Amino acid sequence: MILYDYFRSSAAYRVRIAIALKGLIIERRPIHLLRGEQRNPRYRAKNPLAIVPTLELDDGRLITQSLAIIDYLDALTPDPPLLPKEPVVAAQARAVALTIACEIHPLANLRVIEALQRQFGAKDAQIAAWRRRWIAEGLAAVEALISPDPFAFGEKPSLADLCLIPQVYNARRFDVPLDDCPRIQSVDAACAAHPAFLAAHPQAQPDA
Ligand SMILES: N[C@@H](CCC(=O)N[C@@H](CS)C(=O)NCC(=O)O)C(=O)O
Repeated sequence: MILYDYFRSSAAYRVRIAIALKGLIIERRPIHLLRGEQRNPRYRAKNPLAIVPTLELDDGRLITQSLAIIDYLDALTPDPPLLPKEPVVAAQARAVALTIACEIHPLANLRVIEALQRQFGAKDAQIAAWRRRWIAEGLAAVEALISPDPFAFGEKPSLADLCLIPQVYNARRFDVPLDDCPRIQSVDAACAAHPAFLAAHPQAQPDA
């Protein structure tokens, strides 16, 4: 299998954490987003929306969307599971993952930022305010949805942590204060000491 990835992509970062948690060895092929490599027709043929990550299977079949890739890896290698056992807690962990993946992350994605700049003339300060607004509002909701113990939904990392930690990385990158999010900070501290999260960190990738 090949994972098309970029060190600073928070969607790919989610998948890297899942790979490390499950102890899988998957070749990683960087697609440099700032150089526009995602728009190269050869990559677009693999991922029509021209975003990372994409997982290419050994038989050439392709899976796009980080959460679909993570579901596939979880089905392929069920141990350790990525969702808590109790159905309601599993649904709550998935809801946090979807809050991040659907309600926060897309609003500050590179192509959205580029559209705000090129199509609507947004200046750097406006872009910074836009990013901070959606990340802060979204993480405030996540803060209310999690119950650290020490991970977002229990003693083991779940899909919620896989999505939360890359979003916290983005929050820090774009100077979004986390002072009002003590639960998120405590999950972040638990994950920072976990080897799978360390291995998946953007700065630990060869293309960083
Ligand atoms: N919902 C997608 C989001 C993927 C995504 O937006 N990836 C970003 C990097 S985090 C990207 O490739 N952006 C390229 C661009 O906007 O041109 C997923 O979860 O896989």
